[in-house]
Amino acid sequence: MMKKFLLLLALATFIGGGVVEAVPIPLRGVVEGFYGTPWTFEDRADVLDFCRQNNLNSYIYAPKDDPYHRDKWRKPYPADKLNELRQLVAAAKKNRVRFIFAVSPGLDLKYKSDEDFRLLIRKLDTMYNIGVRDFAIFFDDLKDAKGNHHESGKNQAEFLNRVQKNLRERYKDVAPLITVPTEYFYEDMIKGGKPKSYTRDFAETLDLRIVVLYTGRGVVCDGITDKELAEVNKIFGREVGVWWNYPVNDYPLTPDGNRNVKLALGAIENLPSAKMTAIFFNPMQQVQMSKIALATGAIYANNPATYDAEQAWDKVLREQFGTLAPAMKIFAEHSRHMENSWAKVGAPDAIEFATLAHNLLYDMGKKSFVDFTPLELKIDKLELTADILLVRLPKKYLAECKPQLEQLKRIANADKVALESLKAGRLDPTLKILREEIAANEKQAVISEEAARKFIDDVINFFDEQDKKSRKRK
Ligand code: LOG
Repeated sequence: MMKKFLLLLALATFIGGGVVEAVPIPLRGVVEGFYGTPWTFEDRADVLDFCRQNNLNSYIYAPKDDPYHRDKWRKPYPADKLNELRQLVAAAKKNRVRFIFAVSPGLDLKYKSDEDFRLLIRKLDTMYNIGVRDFAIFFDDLKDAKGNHHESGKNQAEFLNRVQKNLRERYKDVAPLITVPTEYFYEDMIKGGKPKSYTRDFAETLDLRIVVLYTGRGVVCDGITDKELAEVNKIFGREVGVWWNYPVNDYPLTPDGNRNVKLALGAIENLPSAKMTAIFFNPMQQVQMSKIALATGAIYANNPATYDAEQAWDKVLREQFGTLAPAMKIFAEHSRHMENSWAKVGAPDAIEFATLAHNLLYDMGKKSFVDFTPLELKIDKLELTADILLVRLPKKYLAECKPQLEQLKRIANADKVALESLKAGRLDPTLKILREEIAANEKQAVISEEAARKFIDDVINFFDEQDKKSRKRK
């Protein structure tokens, strides 16, 4: 008997070419969870189509700045808004996408108040009546400036249990509730190697069927390992899901604090290959531009074990941009890394460019012969790329990336002047003017901070240093 089984197994492996079948993450999709202007009705309908096309099975409705979702969660939707939601729920159904309706009541919820409980259930009931069968209640971003928040994990979890129980008793077809705790990233859950009391109480009290989402080590971080995920599963006593903050760009990336100015055009990367229960990608306000990362996320979520970020990125660019894919790849390469004092995610921008530029400046003054050609070719290509895309990209894309393309063109132009200065051994004074213009435009568009944009500063510094040295000698 055993022998026969092994034989069959060997045969199956042989026929399958040893290929292990894909194991998709059960709940996989998009969470419209960013701050700032929410997506429009058309954007959402478009994304629901996109989900079906990419085998993503869920969309969470959680726009921070929809007042009826957060600030004024107690208020029912006005008729026109409710009608839009009804149409979206129908569109989701047609696309076989779960429309997960989320409320974020934590800003002023009274957890023990029967009246607040009733109002929350009223809101969910309205959604049930327009066809929603999946619900989420989020408690993220409730801390004050000092990092304090006022609700215990126990009270929050009890509230969620009560909601879940109420829904399950009245409706047989409602899916398990989804939540995000107030301590939603690992570093915030732990103190001295142990879960803090909020997290411990929340985890211990929460009904085991409720799905918990977390964002990784930090709010925006550069990956989650299998081991890290296992650790958080242990804390919550269940398989947790991931709320992944890429390509979202609603946080400040410039010293002036401007948001939505850099586009995250890279691939999803560095996520677990171990079994996971749910993953939701938080996108950018720029919906079309989000689709590059989201489509790679879909490839990941449909088979985490075999995912290759670079390969997925190439495939997605080809599928979405056809003959413009090579140009888009160059543009996107300069715009995938997102970093500030507390956030860091995405592959570095344009490593080859950055390395060439760095080595060139290093060689200057040290070697008698310096080859400018490789960097010159890169810069020419960059300018050409911006030109091509500014002319040829369809309107719906340009509406979202024109400022960044124009900024890239300015940068490439300044890079040329920088390179010519190095060749001539003398700083062309227009470079500083060009830099000022670029800096002024960084309120609208940021790109390639550590590569093409940095080269301008580096060359100016190079000549400033030289000046200082020669003045000293005199
Ligand atoms: C918010 C989210 C926001 C994201 C990036 C979660 C769970 N919540 O800091 O709405 O888009 O970071 O700024 C968040 O990530 N909080």
